[in-house]
Amino acid sequence: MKVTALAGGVGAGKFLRGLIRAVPPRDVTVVVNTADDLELHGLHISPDVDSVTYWLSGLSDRERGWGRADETFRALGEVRRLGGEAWFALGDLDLGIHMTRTEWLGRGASLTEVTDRIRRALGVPCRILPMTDDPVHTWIDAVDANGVARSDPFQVYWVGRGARDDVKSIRLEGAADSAPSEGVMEAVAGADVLIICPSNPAVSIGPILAVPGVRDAVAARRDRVVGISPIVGGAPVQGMADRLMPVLGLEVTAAGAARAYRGLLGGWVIDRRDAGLRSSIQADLEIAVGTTDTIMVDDGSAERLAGFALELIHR
Ligand code: GDP
Ligand code: FO1
Repeated sequence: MKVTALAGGVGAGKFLRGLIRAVPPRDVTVVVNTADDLELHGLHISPDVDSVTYWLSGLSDRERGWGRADETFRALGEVRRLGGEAWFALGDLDLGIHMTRTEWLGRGASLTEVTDRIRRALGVPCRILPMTDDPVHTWIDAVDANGVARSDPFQVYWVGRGARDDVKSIRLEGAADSAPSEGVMEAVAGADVLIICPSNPAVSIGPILAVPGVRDAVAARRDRVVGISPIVGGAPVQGMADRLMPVLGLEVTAAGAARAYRGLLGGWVIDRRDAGLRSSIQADLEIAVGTTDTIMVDDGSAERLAGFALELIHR
């Protein structure tokens, strides 16, 4: 069974560790958001690609969700001491990845090629494809506490300012002019099952679907598409999706997250504690809705969740 997953960072990474236990990793392709990529210290940083790579290689920091286990931040400490840009916590091991990626990109390799070389070197057994090789950037238009309008790159809003601004709109710069990276369209068209990971619908999965051609290709496979709600009991399990979903007119519930994917889903997995929403989602979107434990505390629970999602759609 060939499985293609659309993924953000942390929620997706946890889930994908379970998925590659539920199906042979060689049959799995992960298409990852790159719209929150940034350049800092002259380095190309791809947070979601790295989160997925670290989780799948077993190198991730499980507590933090992003970055590496046993990480040190000595270089960052020095940057801070010098008065440099230290708001984004790049660890010493993590920096090694960004340096290598930037070096290879500079020599003319595509982000797809670089991502593949890095995932192989770190022992990731399935394919990881950045959604595009083109520059696509999420910008957050917001109003600060003093009522002043501002516009920030996603990571500045999210990490630099701790998501404290009142968000008015989300812009995807470059999306309309981007193309899916090599392999993405084939991976969508050729999959037996497409999975929308428990990721932020607004800033992780939204950008993937905004790459021209991808949304239509997913919609064409609708009866093979299953998603897992990142919203449990009316709140994100981690992160700040609750600040961004309302901007897109979506209520912060498992039903609101499903509506973000209207016309794209054949099945939707929600948590047991949201069972009360099941029939209304089913009726509204005309899809199969499955109820199970969706909180992933370890690889075993992620594997059970992946198995449940596959069964819901692959009847
Ligand atoms: P980010 O880009 O690093 O924030 O990562 P994602 O977009 O992949 O994931 C963020 C989403 O994953 C959040 O909305 C979380 O609620 C969701 N998430 C994280 N852990 C879990 C979990 O154990 N179960 C479920 N259902 N969702 C989770
Ligand atoms: N998230 C934070 O909240 N603070 C950080 O300093 C931070 C640094 C960081 C460095 C590398 C990396 O790959 C991810 C990092 N993240 C950090 C996570 C990242 O901002 C978010 O998880 C995603 O980009 C949201 O989609």
